[in-house]
Amino acid sequence: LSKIIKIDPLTRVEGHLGVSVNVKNNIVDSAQISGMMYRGFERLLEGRSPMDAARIAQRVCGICHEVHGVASVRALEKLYGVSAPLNGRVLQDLILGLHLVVDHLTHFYSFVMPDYVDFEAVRKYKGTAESVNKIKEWVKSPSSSFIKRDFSGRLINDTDTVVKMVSNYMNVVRIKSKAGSGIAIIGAKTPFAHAVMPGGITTEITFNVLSKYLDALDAVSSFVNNEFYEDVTKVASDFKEYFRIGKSYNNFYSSESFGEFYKPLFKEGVYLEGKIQNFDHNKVEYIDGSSFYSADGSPDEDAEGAYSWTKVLRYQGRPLEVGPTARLIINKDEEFKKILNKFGTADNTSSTMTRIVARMVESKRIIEKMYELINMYKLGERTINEVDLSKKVTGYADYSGIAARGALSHKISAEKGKILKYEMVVPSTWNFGPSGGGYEGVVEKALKGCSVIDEKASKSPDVVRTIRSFDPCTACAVH
Ligand code: NFE
Repeated sequence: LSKIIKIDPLTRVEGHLGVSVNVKNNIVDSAQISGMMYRGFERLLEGRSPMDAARIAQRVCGICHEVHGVASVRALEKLYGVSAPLNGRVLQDLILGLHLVVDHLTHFYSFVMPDYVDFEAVRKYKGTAESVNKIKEWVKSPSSSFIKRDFSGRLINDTDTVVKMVSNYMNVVRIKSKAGSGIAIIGAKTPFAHAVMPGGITTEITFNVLSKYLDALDAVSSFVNNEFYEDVTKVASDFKEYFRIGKSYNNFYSSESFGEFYKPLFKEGVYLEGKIQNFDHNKVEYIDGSSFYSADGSPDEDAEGAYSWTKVLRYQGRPLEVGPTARLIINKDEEFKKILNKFGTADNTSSTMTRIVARMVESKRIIEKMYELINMYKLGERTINEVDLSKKVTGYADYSGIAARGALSHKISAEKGKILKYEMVVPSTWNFGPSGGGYEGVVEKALKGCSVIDEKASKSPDVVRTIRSFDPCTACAVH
């Protein structure tokens, strides 16, 4: 007996994501993941000045806000033939790094943790700590109803652990605010730092500015290395079965990041059929498949067999998983390997829990890199090589770098100072694209084998936990 269960929209993710699973004998036999809107950011850039891309492209997304700004600016640097001085690059990377870690914290505490922790258990708290009693009142009130799970599955419910985790659910808001001040003091504002320009950064950087950034970095570092580490390893050890659930194709792609003037934190590579290989950008293509686009890439709501506004992206015809797991595997991260082995999981395998652990380990690596970069900064030296904005530039340029959810590329073609074509190749398109070319999408593949206990898929934790482990952003995926 088979039945189809739909979750549309899936909550606690960015953007409008539809999920349909075909269930046989309580197991997902196949899945369809749909990006449910068309946005057209690439189209609206056509005909504008290339410099507009630096401001407009970064507004594709409110959750990975700084990554599109930086990717766009670096593609423009190549288009205009300007490179940033060391200080300019360090400052752009300091913004990017702190942003990425905050994005990972948001994912775990706001989107993922409520799937594993019974917030209601805070009500059993008998202590006198004012902050916890405030949370207790909030959990009792109707305003917290969105966080109360109706899972048939098990949740962490011992009072001490829940009090710690739910307190961190709140604390992370303060940490994000602190990190935001660190980003804004260099970038002039956040989200969408507007001091990030082709060639560097326009803000005046003084000792005071750097020490305020350092202050924010210290706060984030302490939270990540203590609380985030403990909370993620607690969830991983209580839900070890999720190291065997949500496996995808085990083909991964990592772009190079944090490394133009210094040793890259993550190198570029593809892990295909068990081997790390050089990545060949010429082998990346959009193909015909189950998306609402015609062969020339224009939107087509009548496309036959289509069910998603996310395009079908392939490497040598194959779907690739992108994200922190991909970066840590391709870069052979020792700590990541150690944690996976401790939980009895093979290296180089993706799973629902691997992705959650990967975000925590990657946050630690990025923070270490931020300390290294801040020490490289040369106070008093230039922070920008300015671009001649009156130049009627003609040519093509692209840049591939990092976003929290995986590899991100921006590509621009311009003629006589106007954009002819702008293209963004986005992590959530890699992971959340629909079927095509004989392969299911990455997340569709990961959902196969998940158990569905109840008629309502929302009561079947394997499905929603697996989807959320990818940290979906449909806003970006369909851009
Ligand atoms: Ni809108 Fe994004 C990130 C990008 S999408 S969240 O990270 O690019 O995958």
